[in-house]
Amino acid sequence: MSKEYLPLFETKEAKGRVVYWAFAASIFVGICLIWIYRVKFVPEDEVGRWVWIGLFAAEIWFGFYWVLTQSPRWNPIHRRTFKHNLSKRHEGELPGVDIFVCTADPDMEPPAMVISTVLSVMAYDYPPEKLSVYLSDDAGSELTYYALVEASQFAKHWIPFCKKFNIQPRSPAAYFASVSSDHQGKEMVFIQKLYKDMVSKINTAVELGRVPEEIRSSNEGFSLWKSHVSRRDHDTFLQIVIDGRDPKATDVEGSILPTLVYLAREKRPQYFHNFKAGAMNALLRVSSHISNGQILLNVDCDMYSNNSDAIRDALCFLMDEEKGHEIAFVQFPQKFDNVTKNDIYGSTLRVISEVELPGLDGLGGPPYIGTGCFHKRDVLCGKKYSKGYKNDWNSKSYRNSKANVKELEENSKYLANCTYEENTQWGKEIGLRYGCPVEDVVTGLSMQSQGWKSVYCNPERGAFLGVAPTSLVQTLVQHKRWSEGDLQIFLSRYSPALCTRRKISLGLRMGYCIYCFWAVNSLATVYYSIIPSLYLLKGVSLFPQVSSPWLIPFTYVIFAEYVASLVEFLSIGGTVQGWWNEQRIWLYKRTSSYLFALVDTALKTLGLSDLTFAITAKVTDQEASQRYEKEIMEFGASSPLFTILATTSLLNLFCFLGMVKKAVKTDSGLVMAFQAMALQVLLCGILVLINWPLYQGMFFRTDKGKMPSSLTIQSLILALATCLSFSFLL
Ligand SMILES: *[C@@H]1O[C@H](CO)[C@@H](O)[C@H](O)[C@H]1NC(C)=O
Ligand SMILES: CC(=O)N[C@H]1CO[C@H](CO)[C@@H](O)[C@@H]1O
Repeated sequence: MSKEYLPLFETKEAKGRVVYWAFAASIFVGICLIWIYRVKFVPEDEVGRWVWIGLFAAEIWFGFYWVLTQSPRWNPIHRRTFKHNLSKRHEGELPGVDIFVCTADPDMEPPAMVISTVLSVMAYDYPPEKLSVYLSDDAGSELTYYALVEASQFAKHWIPFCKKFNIQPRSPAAYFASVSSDHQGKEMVFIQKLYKDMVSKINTAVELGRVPEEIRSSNEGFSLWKSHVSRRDHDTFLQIVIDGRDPKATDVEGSILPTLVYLAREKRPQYFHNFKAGAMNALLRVSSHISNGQILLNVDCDMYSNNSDAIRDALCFLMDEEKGHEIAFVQFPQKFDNVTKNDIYGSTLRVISEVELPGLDGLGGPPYIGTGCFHKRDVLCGKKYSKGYKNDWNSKSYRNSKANVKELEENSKYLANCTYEENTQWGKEIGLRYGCPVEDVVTGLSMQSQGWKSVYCNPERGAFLGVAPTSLVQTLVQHKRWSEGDLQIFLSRYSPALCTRRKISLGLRMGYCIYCFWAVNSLATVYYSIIPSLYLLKGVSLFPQVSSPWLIPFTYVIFAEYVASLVEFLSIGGTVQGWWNEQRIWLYKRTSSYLFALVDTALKTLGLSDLTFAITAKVTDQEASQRYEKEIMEFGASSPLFTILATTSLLNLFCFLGMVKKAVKTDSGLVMAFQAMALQVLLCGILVLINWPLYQGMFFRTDKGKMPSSLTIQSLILALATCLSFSFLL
């Protein structure tokens, strides 16, 4: 082995930064001028003054938030790996990799989908003797275990098939959906048939709710379920389904198979389970007894591997001789295989994954976002950062290959028991941190604050593909949870605002705050989307007149920011329509999900009742998915999240129509109204335009995905009452 240093990756800074900085500076000047305008022209009358102060507060908030969003745009970086150097230098000493797949509910996460993910990660291009896959089943479902047993049989054909023909992607479900049925080789027809048979067996078992008797009697693993009381009350179930050390555990071509383990940690009603963080920590401990891979990958059960080289990509960072020792984790973006062209619900989070995360990478590392992330076991298990730390890739794995599988299972079970973590540092300093709905982000932040770095790896071919939400309510509920969790981070002891003694750069702290403040954004946005419209109806101007020079900073900031955001969106592969959809969903999230998250958090912090909103189940019937494919917005459900959206949209419509009606009564009234209140007309007009799908959903559609009539009527009454009382009383 040669002594000279072969870099395993390179880092490139984005071009054209100076131009961007100049642009950002000009926007900042514009924002300051807007603030000055608000201070200089406070109206005399009492009511007008408070409205004005409200607008000023909203604008201060928007300005401040804009400054936060500049941190990731300041100096984004892009990374490229050199996998050939990795093979050249380290092929013989590649570390063990343990892959954790987490599932929690066989109804929401069908076992057939889960095993497709499992099979895709079993088929990585990586020495199988160094690869172990763990499925954590928090439902403790016999059906999921059964599916895994079936998958272990199918893997004997699937893995050699993948490697022989080097096919991609290696999730059988995704692969067979992507190939056309003609021009198939004999082998492929055979494998496809095996796959279809397996899926239909699994789906039948799921429908019947029980495992076929002949399987149950031939596999002693099922005997575990004798002690199964319920999802929340059962022993630890641990089964090594494929033992990679067993010379007989080979595929049909005689090659070794990766180890495959099923784990359902113990659940008891009197012990709190800490959700996914608890499951991950149980996996961390159990895997340390079985394979003890030094590298961990965790993926959600709907996120299959779309790139069989992803492990090697990650290792290029973690094993780099010069920089690898300070990197704690490598985060891949979450991508989706079922978003439509214009991404009606903005589910790809394109701006986050293509602009903001590379930007945070330049500032010290992206957050850990809970899936598609490679960790070093040591660091996740609480190893403290120290300057001279070196990786030791040669340390042997824990397991004594002579240990009998049954003994190993028996001796490892207790690691997943409820009581194991009592009086330990698990969940505090070791493993995933507890106590926050976004345990992943907190964990990453806590590692970074000790000095560890992280890396964002975004190769051209997406490495992990999941299922994006396909209805509005799913999107909004998901964002309510996220924004609530992120706000809790801000209020917790890990708060990015409190890290003065910690080792995170100011830029990265600002970057985290972008997400921590999602929920707070709601107040300013709601104010801005209601008050100016109501005053438009009343004929009171809240912005500079067309003839005033103060209009310039307003128009400049608004137009330049929107053009910049459109250019940014197009430059990362979006469409114009997609950008427009993104603006809409951004508005919807801010006025519903984030507002509810803020209210919930405030109530919880004050110790008041724990307000919870009815969450509707995922609706993905045939018709709904057809509408999704046609990019028609899906309402259907009656959710309080929708009430607020519908009411605001109607309110804007009434204000706009009311203004037009008043204006056309007088000669040249429209022109005058426009001169006095151009920006208000524009704001209200754009709100009406962007809400078009809502009006359609309320008044023009007849399908099942339309807005429920009761909700429409309720919102109509609310909006009308607000407009009327506002124009006559105030
Ligand atoms: C997934 O992999 C396929 C190749 O198998 C590639 O064509 C596709 O672009 C990838 N998907 C994403 C989202 O990158
Ligand atoms: C465009 C696309 O692939 N849509 C699919 C997304 O996922 C849902 C639910 O799994 C399917 O029903 C859609 O067909």
